[in-house]
Formats: sequence, structure tokens, C-alpha cells
Amino acid sequence: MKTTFTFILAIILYSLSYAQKGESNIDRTSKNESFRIIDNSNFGGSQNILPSMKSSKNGDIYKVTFLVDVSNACAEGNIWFDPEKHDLYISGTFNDWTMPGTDELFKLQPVEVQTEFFENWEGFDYWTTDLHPWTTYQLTSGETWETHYIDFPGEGTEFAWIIFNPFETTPPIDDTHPPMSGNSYAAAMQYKGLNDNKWLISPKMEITSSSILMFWAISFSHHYGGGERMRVSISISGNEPEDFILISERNYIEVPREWTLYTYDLSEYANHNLFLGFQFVSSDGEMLIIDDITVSDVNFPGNKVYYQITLELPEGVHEYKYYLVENQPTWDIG
Ligand SMILES: [Ca+2]
Ligand SMILES: [Ca+2]
Repeated sequence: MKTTFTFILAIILYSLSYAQKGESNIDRTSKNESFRIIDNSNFGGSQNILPSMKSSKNGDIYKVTFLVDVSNACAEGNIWFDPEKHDLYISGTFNDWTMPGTDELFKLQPVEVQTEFFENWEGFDYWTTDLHPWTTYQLTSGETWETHYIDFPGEGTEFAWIIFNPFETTPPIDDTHPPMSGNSYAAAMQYKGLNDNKWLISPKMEITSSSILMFWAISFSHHYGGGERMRVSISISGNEPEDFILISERNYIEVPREWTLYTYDLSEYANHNLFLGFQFVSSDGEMLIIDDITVSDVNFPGNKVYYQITLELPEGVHEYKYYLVENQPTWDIG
């Protein structure tokens, strides 16, 4: 009876998509507190309650898991969901709209959800050298070399890393130096001295046993000898250069003139909060370019708050809503 269940999901998803539009999720006639949704997502998706469901069938009963991201959920009365103070209940047609807070069977539990860290540098202003929430450090000082055959904003000035757009140089060089994705990439340029040392350090993320780091890098040119030199490091303490441990091979990698994929298994750092460090260490180079940095299966503690409940439901149409409960049951349903 798969088709019937599809119908159930359609109803359920309809209910959720209604919630995602930022409208009130419940009648305002009683003392109800429900979630209305405010779009305030700053990482990944575009809604701040992200519904996700898994189900399996056992006889006539479907086991349905409801998973919600309540990181930025706000209840009526402008009450922001606070995991320290509030509980989360589900109520609906399947429990005759039981008063939230009266039956522990319908209480959602907090869970950790793995997601992917991804940076393609498309969310930054072109030519900015402020890469927040990434951190940059410049351990050398002095102006960068100018490039003979192109001009671009900020060329020749002193900076650590820059968001470089090859479509907007004069002349454009997107044909010879295209990004791995989109319009831009992060780049470090050699300063007017030898043995450069410029760091690009990621936001913090919690590593799991299946986390893998992948990124693409390329040398701008080989005018000055070998490929640009890079070191890849991690820190499980702070995000200052001295906190980092080298994970790339030898003392440095020489990056080819073609886009090259680098992959590092991070599983040995599972359950640690970790920063990634990309270090430009060319001796007398030109420009190192990085794009599309991915870390699979990470947690973002303190950033995302997920709650989950699994219910056994018969075939049929079920409508439901989520309710915030503080201290005592939220409302009488008469
Ligand atoms: Ca120039
Ligand atoms: Ca890009």
C-alpha cells in the first residue's frame, strides 16, 4: 500500500511547507504556543526548520521518524527556542491533539545530525581580503608582487588571502584560469620577499569517524620555478598558527598548474572540534589558488539544534504541529 503512504507523506509535507513560509503554524484562539518560522539560516539550507522523515512499514503500521532543525525557531510571543529551558512536543491527529507536555511519548529528543562543510568562495565580495568567518594570518610583511599581464583591484598591496575573480581582471583570464566552481576562488600572492607564510584557517567544526577533507588547488603559473608551495594542517585546540599540526606530505606540497584534488582522512580526529589550516609557503612564487573545500559528515555544535521523534502510525492522513513547552503543559484543548 505504498501509494497510500505516499499520500500520508504528501499531507505531512504540506503541513511542513506551510510552516516554512514563515506563517503562523496554529490557530491563535487559545493559549497555544507553536512555532512560526523565521528564515535566518546562515549555513546550507534556506529554511530554519528543516524537516526530514524516514519511514519503514511493519504490517499495517508505519514507523515514521520526524527530524526538525529548531536552531532559529521562534514561538508565539517571540519566544526563541532554548534547549536549556524548553521541551519540544509533537501533537496532531494521531494523538487527538493531546495537550503538549502531558504525554512523554510525544516528546522529541535532541540529536546530533551530521552535515557537510562546504566552501566555494561564492558568498564573498570579489577582491575582499576579509574572509570572515575564515581567519587569515600573514606572518610575512610587505607588498605583494604585481602581475605584468593583468590588473585587478588591490593588486600589489599587502594582504594575506584574497577572493579572486578571473572574470573581472583586466583583461579577463577566466579562459586560462577558470574557477573550479562559480566565479571566484581564494588566492594567496607572493610578497616581495622570499619564503612567504600566509595562513587561511577555517571555522571550527566537529569531526566524526567518517569525515574526509577534500579540496582543489592550482598554481597560477610556473614562471618562478616549481609549483606553489602549500602546507595543510589541522588544529584541535586554537586557531592560531602555532596550534596547528601538519597533515600534508613532506614539508610542503608543490601544487601543479592543473586543478588538483587533495584528500585527507580526518577520522582519527573524530569527536574533536577542529580547524583546517591552509598555508602558503612559496619561496619565490606567484599565486596559490584554492576552491571547493569540503569536509564530509561534520557536526556543528552550538550552531544547529535538531530534535527527533519516531512514531508508529497507521495508514491514513495525519496532520501535526510542533509545540514548545516550558515547565508545564502549554494549553488546554478542551
Ligand atoms: Ca598588473
Ligand atoms: Ca568557487
